[in-house]
Amino acid sequence: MPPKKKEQPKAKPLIGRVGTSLKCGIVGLPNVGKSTFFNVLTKSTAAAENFPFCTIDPNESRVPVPDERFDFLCNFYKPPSKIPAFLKVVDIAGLVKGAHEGQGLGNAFLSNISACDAIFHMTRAFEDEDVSHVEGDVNPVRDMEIIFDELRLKDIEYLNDRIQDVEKKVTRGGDKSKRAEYDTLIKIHKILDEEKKAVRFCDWTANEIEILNKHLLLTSKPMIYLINLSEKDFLRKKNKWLVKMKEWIDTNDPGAPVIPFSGLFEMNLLEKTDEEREAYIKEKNCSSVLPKIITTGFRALTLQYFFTTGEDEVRAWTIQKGTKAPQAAGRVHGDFEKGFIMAEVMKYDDFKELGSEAAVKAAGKYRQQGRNYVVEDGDIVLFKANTAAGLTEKKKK
Ligand SMILES: Nc1nc2c(ncn2[C@@H]2O[C@H](COP(=O)(O)OP(=O)(O)O)[C@@H](O)[C@H]2O)c(=O)[nH]1
Ligand SMILES: [Mg+2]
Repeated sequence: MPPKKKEQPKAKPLIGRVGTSLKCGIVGLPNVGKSTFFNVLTKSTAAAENFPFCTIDPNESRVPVPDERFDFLCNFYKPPSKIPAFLKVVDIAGLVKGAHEGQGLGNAFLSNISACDAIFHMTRAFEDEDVSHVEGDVNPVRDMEIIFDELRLKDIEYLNDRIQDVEKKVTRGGDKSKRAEYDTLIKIHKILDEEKKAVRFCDWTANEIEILNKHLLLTSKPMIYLINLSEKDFLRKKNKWLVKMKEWIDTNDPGAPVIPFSGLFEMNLLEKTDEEREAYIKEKNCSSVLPKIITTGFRALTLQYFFTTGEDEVRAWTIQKGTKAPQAAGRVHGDFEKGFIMAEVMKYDDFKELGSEAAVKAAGKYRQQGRNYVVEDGDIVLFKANTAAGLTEKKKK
């Protein structure tokens, strides 16, 4: 017998929704600085990038993703139209202890979180007598625990109902096809309830992820921890909670990004003129952390982008990690996916180093890629497609 063909290991599917309009929600207890952060984020990027105010509704906005590569390409081509990638951010009202049982505005908030795909988990590590704390005093470790428990308990409550449904079908209905789903739901339940872990804590198999993705549990969403410090602590990079918080995160959410920042510092920067801001940044030897927060959020959503470039337009096109060339082409123009012929790809680094498209071609680094090419972050792409209008070479609509 001929040896069995070795199967290619399948790339594991991503946990979460599929799509390019995914969003990050800002979650935390009341009065930790969520809305202040949201406003600073929206206003600073709107002002700095000269974009029309990107508010989608009062609690939702899209902010441009800062990227040196995009800036370089815009400077190179100087096109009239420059379109960066955007991160969608939602300001969610404060969650309190007992929210999963309907405390505060409980369930409404939790459904807002459910509509998000990643979470900026904001905690308060600044003291301020004028700003009351819902738990009486400042203790961000306890606060992280409260939020974590509310999300976990809500997931358990949701799972209890699903398990009951599936159990009926498996045991009474004898529906064997539901057996795997049932076993996985029980496993998830155990992790949440007995081990008291978040769903994202586990390394799931591809089959389990398929089932997880039917349910989009709250604790499966990636979390980015934002620690809101006083301006003084932020500037001296010291705060008594930082080490304890890091320990808690390493135990409960290992590998999650942790970003200390200061809402007040960011707000103060925003209120300055450009010159004052520059002088202040120099004096304090500390600059805004917003760019880092935005790019970290964007990556947590499993999003990335490729560029199309030219004299008319430089544009970043958002795709999910792992997207193949024909589907990426479909982002640029609906017809391009069906009529896909090839993608001509330059790596940004080659373009920057060699200085022009012609030089990249001369160096043999301008590649023609087919249907199976997985587009990489920062690729500069020109699609060729057969459309109703005939053969088109298109960089943009
Ligand atoms: N001292 C200090 N106060 C802040 C900071 N961020 C927000 N606040 C104040 O805390 C209060 C609640 O802020 P807000 O952003 O509305 O919190 P939210 O309830 O989490 O949305 C407001 O009075 C803010 O001015 C900060 O970094 N430092
Ligand atoms: Mg608020």
